[in-house]
Amino acid sequence: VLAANETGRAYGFFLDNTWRTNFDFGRRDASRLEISGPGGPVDYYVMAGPDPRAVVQQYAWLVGTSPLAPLWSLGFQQSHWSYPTQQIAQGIVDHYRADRVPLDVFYLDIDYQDRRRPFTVDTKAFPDLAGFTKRLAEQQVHLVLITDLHIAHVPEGGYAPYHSGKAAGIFLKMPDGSDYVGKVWPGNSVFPDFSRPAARDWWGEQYKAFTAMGVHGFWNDMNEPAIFEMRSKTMPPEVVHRIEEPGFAPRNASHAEMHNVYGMLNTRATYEGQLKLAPDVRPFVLTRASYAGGHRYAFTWTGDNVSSWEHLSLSVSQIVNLGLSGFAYAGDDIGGFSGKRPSPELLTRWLEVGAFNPLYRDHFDDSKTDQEVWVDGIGQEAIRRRYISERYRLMPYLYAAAEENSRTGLPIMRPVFLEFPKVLAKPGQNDAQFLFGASLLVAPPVTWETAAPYKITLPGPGWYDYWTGERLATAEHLEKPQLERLPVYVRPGSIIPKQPLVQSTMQLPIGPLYLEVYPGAGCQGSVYLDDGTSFAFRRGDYMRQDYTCSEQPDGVTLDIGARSGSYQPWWSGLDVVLRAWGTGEAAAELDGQAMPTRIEAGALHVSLPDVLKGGHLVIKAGKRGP
Ligand code: MIG
Repeated sequence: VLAANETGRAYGFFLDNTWRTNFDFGRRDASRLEISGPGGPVDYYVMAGPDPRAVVQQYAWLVGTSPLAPLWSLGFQQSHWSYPTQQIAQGIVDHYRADRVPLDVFYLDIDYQDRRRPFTVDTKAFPDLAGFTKRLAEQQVHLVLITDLHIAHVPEGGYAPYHSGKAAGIFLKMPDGSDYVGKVWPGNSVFPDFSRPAARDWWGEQYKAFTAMGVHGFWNDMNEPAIFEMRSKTMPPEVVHRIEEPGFAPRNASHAEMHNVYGMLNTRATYEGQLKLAPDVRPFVLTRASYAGGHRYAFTWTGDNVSSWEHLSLSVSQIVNLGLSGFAYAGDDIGGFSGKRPSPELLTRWLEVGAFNPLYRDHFDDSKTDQEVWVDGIGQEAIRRRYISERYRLMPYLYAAAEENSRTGLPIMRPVFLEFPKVLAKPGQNDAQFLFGASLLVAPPVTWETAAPYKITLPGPGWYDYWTGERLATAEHLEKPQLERLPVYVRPGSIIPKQPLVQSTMQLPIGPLYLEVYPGAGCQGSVYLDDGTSFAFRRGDYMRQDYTCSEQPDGVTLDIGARSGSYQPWWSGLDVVLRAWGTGEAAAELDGQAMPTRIEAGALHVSLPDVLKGGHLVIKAGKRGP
């Protein structure tokens, strides 16, 4: 997808996992772009923009948007290949609660299964998976189970999924009509033909027992599909798939033709299967392989990274690229999947950046013993806890961005050029920066390892430091790296909704909804809320409220829009916050009535009752802080 700016230079992104800006498309004739492929005709979709935001929305119109995710999937997640026993797994969740580090999701990787056979449980290691799921639910943690698509080839009996799949005739075939057998985790395996509705229905039914336990999150790995002992690492190209799609004449298709969409169809079967088993529960699916449009069914992550500073840096352009390509819900293995154990600083930095990624999951492989937030001692843990907690405080802002994505396709994590196409040409911009929602800009160092100060160039003057609230007069300044500080800035003209700290998104916050007001041009913000797990929002049980603000010489006014939807929010009232206020006195009036103000840590707070029908708040000061 390409767009050209006024200077005639092109910028854009490719669906093949490369992201480039400022590239030159052809010296000989800069007005021509040629694309070709070896396998026959290519369908071209040209999204003319004109600006990057419009390109992204046009693409979303073409392929669809992600359904609004369950709220809990935006919380912090812990995973490992593999926590070996139920007792150890329970101990990890208990440790999070004991250390007061928020956690929403816990994963079981392939070794909870009997001989790594999908849809089974190793009852020696996990004697009571139903009890474990229930205990986690009491701790407000959701369990996600891995369920790979390779079905153990066990003609001799004893493995129900093989037998029912065989009876239904839904496995992929060789050209001679026999089932294709390939080696993966369970040994010899067969593979569902996901382009057939009957195979997808069969697949969906395999989840029955897990769904009955209350598991609503599933992880589809190895669905490229990955096959052992193959030079290509995947299926032979001659494997026969069958396409049976309403509106199309049924036909056979080779794996060569179907390879790229196979993983997406796997997640479609998982997603739709969940909806059949639990129609009013929002499913969560995480996939390793997918295709354009696959974000309608699943989250994705960047695969097996390594615990290195380089891969931490790379995660930014990868996740931003996925977001532009429709996958608003993407992340990477926080701390690194393989390689040597991350240094304390690397894991801390990774947890800091990840707090501003859509999917926030600490995951690591079987070569490392531990990589949870408490490794490396209480000093590091304290920093990590602060960032994870900050993400939870920002949950109303993040959830509103997720809801916006479901309507518009605009990603949650955005490249700076998506909001500020004109700054692309400015020197000093780099791929290390990204936006979290429309209002927060994260500016990690370009080179993490050095302690040398680095220059940060913001899209313009007047941005605010998120941590101190200070307004920055200039767009450029020098940042001296400090382990406990990830630079984050707020776009002038933002109203950021925040909530009191909770340990899980399933816990009701106690206190007010905070509205952090950062005056500037076009000042606005919104809140969106619903029950977080069901589809009741589609039947009107949601709440939405928009806010605008304007700056006066002696203060700020905040306009609160009328609330829509029937959902009753958790808050007891509103706390309007003006950061970096200083110590000056202030008076506030809501529709002419005086409201209490207080100064706390340099910020001015105005307490309001909940405002349902809209209101006009005027804050006046004698003297503003810097
Ligand atoms: O061959 O399920 O990318 O996240 O832990 C490895 C075990 C298979 C690859 C995934 C990784 C997961 C691992 N899987």
